[in-house]
Amino acid sequence: MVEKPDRNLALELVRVTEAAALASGRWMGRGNKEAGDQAAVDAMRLVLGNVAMDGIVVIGEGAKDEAPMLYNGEKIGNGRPPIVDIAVDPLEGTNLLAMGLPNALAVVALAERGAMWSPGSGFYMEKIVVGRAGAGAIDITASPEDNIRNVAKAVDKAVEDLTLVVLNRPRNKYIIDAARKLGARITLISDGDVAGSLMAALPDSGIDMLMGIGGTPEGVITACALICLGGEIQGRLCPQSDAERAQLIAEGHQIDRVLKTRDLVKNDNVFFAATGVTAGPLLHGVQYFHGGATTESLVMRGHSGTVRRIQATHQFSKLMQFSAVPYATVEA
Ligand code: VTB
Repeated sequence: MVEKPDRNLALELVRVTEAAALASGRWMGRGNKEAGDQAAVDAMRLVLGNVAMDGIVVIGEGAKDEAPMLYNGEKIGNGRPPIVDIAVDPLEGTNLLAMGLPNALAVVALAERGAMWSPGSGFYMEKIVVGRAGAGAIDITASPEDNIRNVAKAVDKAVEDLTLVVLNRPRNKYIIDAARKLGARITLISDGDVAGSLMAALPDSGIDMLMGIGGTPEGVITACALICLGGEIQGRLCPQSDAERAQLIAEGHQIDRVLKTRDLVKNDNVFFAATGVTAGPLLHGVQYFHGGATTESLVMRGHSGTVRRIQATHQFSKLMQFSAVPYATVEA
């Protein structure tokens, strides 16, 4: 029998995302997305390794050879139960951080072993995400126009009052055109559709839905968050090249399968933590002061549906005495 995770692991995961945010936040606006990502990965891996669990990274930084750490299939934790799958996005929005733009996040989600859908080589996915009020009103096989109209009805708004988030890419032009034709409001984001999805799902964010073709790993991570928050995601693989399509078929994926929240994550035993790296409408970013920094995180558990916002103050002078994470290069 597989032991189910019954501690609130999210409260341990927040230390992991805080560490990644504190380490990568140093790279804000410095134009080096690789260095920012590496700092997040290194810090995340160090702290994640201390969580008591038998974990395998199923959504990671890629295959072993391209990603020296947190690669798909990597074992994490001390090897004792609970037996879990881990999805990591140590720095969601590497460009956002490199440019100092809003909503770069450090994110981790955990679920029972085998509960997360594996995208294989599928990098791109069409997605629609809504919060509780819009759940049940979306259909990824229908047109963007129909989805916009149906969500507006479900959330009891006129279409002109509805606000969408769309990743600003030529591949999403059909959605942008449809929304503009109908007169809906749009926030075009340059990157970071996990943050966009979280805003769509959170009440009072001012965002009603996210639509568009973005990353598949981000879709699975979003599904973990939605199990905790309520709301709905529908996705469908959307290969952007013949090679991606051929690889998916070779892996046995049915390309046009509609993937709903429960297809992406099988049950409620899910834990999610995200810490803001750059400041945005979703979360404060890391703010450094002499000798330390503050962070803000979202910490959630699917089983109970508890959603916490955790503000933390970190003292580098103390942390640096025992932590292997290089939080500061100058003496605090
Ligand atoms: C997507 C989106 C992510 O990168 O994966 C995007 O889901 C990549 O799309 O949130 P492109 O290849 O067109 O850049 C993110 O925006 C992460 O930065």
